[in-house]
Amino acid sequence: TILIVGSNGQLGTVLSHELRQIYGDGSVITSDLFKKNVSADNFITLDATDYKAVEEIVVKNKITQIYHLAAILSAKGEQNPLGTWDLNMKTLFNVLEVSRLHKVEKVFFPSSIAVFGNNIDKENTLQSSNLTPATVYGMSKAAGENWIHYYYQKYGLDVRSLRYPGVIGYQSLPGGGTTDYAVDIYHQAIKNAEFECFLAAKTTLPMIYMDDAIRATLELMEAPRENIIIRTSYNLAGMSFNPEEIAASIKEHYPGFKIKYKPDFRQGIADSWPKIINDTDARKDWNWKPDYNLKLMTKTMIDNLK
Ligand code: VAH
Repeated sequence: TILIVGSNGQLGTVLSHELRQIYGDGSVITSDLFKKNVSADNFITLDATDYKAVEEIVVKNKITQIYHLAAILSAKGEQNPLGTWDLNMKTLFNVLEVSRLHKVEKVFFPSSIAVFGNNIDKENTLQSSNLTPATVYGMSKAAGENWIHYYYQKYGLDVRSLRYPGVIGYQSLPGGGTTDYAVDIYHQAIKNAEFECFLAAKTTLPMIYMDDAIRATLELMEAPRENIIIRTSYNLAGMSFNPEEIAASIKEHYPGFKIKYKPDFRQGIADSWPKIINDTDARKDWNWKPDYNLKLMTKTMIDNLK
């Protein structure tokens, strides 16, 4: 049985649905701090900072895989640095310890391009590029990568991880990310509203369409154990674009669409991040290849939102 911790989140919402399609409703237990839609069966309210609560769910339901998708993201995290560190790390420690002690077979830990900072090649950020995160969120993901590597080396726990770029999808609203402008922009475009962007026009960031992000996750988790060489977290690339470019792709569908730029504190976070990710290792070790480019993403997003 699979347990998803943080199933209400941007990724958790979609991954829960996909995993239920593949393994059956009865094989996937979703959990989060509160029940989002009352219809959701096989949902358990869980505060993942509570070790006993995590252990009870894993033991009682004979959990064999855990997707740990609960965390406070980059922008929101900067409003409460110590609280963000506590929540992001405590929940991970609980998942790792319970998994080790109760023989969970596989664990997924989402990392992020937010683990990278300045003083590296932002146009070709390597798997091995230096991690100097500028946000508490990024620090918690870099630390998390070291912890999952430690649990793999010391206890043989099969924890796998991806450094997601900004994820864009229509199925769920993101919360508190710096890349979330690229989701909101579509919602504003279909309402014919003028879009106010909190990043400057030329702020290029690595992004990935939701379907590619989900497929990468499933392909990583289904790969033979011996193929997973990187036991911190794999660089993953989808596409890279800036607000001006995504607005232009939207204008092909909504010629009257208008965008204006009002950078705020999130500009500083974005400026610390890479622009283009090198994901050679993911391509080599488990045959990663993205399907969506900006044009196809925009068409798909608009078709599903209008
Ligand atoms: C964020 N969407 O903006 C997340 C992600 C790379 C971006 O980590 O914080």
